[in-house]
Amino acid sequence: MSERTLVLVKPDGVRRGVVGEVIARIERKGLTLAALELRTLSRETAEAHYAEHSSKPFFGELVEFITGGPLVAMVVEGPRAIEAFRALAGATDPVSATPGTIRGDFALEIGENIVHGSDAPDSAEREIKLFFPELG
Ligand code: DAT
Ligand code: MG
Repeated sequence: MSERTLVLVKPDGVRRGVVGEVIARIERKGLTLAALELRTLSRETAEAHYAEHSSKPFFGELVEFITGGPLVAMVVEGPRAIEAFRALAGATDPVSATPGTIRGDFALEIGENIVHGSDAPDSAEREIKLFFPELG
């Protein structure tokens, strides 16, 4: 049974030049790419993507950050892809993230933690529709 998840290499990851590294880890794991695009998010798309965090104190900063430069959006596919990518990404706080994970290896600040991965089947479906409406 294959599953899909939305992965973002956020603007900090693009600036740091780790897009290839993130894709290599995804592919090395055995997951595959179903879509991939470089784009700069509008405020509207960013607010929709992070709607669950709209009441949090860091929401304004989060939207500024994610719209602040180009990012790479991907649909990643494979068995248990949602959980598999979250394991590759590591914990949200990169200082707590285990070395060997993407965040554990490349980041220090929670607000600049390199990647996003959907956290559940319903959010994956919602996020994939938002970024790649043509995939359904
Ligand atoms: P994740 O990206 O691991 O799913 P999340 O959904 O809880 O984490 O939060 C979304 C993003 O918001 C996260 O990647 C970084 C930012 N963020 C989360 N908690 C934060 C905090 N306490 N201060 C600043 N930014 C935060
Ligand atoms: Mg999340």
